[in-house]
Amino acid sequence: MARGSNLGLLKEKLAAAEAITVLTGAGISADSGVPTFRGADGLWKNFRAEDLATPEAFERDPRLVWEWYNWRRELIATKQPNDAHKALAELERRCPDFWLMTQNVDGLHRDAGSRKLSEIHGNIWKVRCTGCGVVENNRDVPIAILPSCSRCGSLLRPHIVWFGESLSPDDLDDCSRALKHCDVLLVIGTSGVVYPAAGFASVAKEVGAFVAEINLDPTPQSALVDLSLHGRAKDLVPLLLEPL
Ligand code: BJW
Ligand code: ZN
Repeated sequence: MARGSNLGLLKEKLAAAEAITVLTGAGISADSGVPTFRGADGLWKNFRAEDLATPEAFERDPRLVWEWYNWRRELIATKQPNDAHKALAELERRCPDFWLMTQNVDGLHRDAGSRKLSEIHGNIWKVRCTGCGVVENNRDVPIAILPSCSRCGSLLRPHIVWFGESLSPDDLDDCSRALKHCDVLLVIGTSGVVYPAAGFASVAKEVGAFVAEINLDPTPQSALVDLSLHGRAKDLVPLLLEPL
């Protein structure tokens, strides 16, 4: 089907939907200048996830891991939400039953105004104590290495879900609820290879939701979804808000 008719169909489905759920990934922030993970210039082309994004890596060399996060904090601090982030915040205002699940840790959805939101892989602007577990906001750029907890003195870590770590049970509950009763699931800018988010489209399909994907390229999820729109998120997502 041509893009025009696909776009029209998706707009009709959204207009008729009572409940809309959205899953986003690094592709939506790529249009703001935040690097993706698996693209040609993706982070995992230059860095090994095993050295930087696992609890074992942090135990082995917390300084190296914090240096990497400081570099990313410096980069993300200069970035702004783009038209796709803003369009999703507007969709939330228009649809009373809306939930946004993002794998991104950059905080740009919140900066754009989204509030009905699960940041399922955490947030780069939060730190967590490895001793007492307290989570705090921290926007220092750079953060002083090695940071320690003001309450108990233990080492602080990024409040981010690394490989091999479980997502928060509250976030999983919120996502499960949003997936199981949505009429439309939009999957935007994710390669769809990292679980559990990679399984979200199947959950929504099983309950009969209409599932649409917006991505520059086909993904492993493309065969499963009802409709794919190929292009930049910042160009396509705002079109969903235009009148039918
Ligand atoms: C555009 C665009 C534009 C570009 N417009 N589009 C079941 C089976 C197999 C393995 C597992 C499984 N369950 C769990 C696992 C293990 C693991 C996993 O999934 N591994 C796979 C890689 C195989 N999962 C976990 O460990 C998770 N924990 C968990 O499940 O706990 C229970 C458990 C543990 C162990 C075993 C079993 C159960 C935790 C996952 C945490 C992921 N963390 C990261 C890094 C955080 C570090 C940080 O950010 O600081 O999160 S990995 C990285 O990938 C990051 C992302 O959030 C995540 C997803 O990436 P995303 O967003 O999809 O980005 P890309 O780069 O991959 O794709 C970008 C897409 O955008 C592309 O498609 C482009 O085409 C597109 N694009 N520009 C539109 N302008
Ligand atoms: Zn502490």
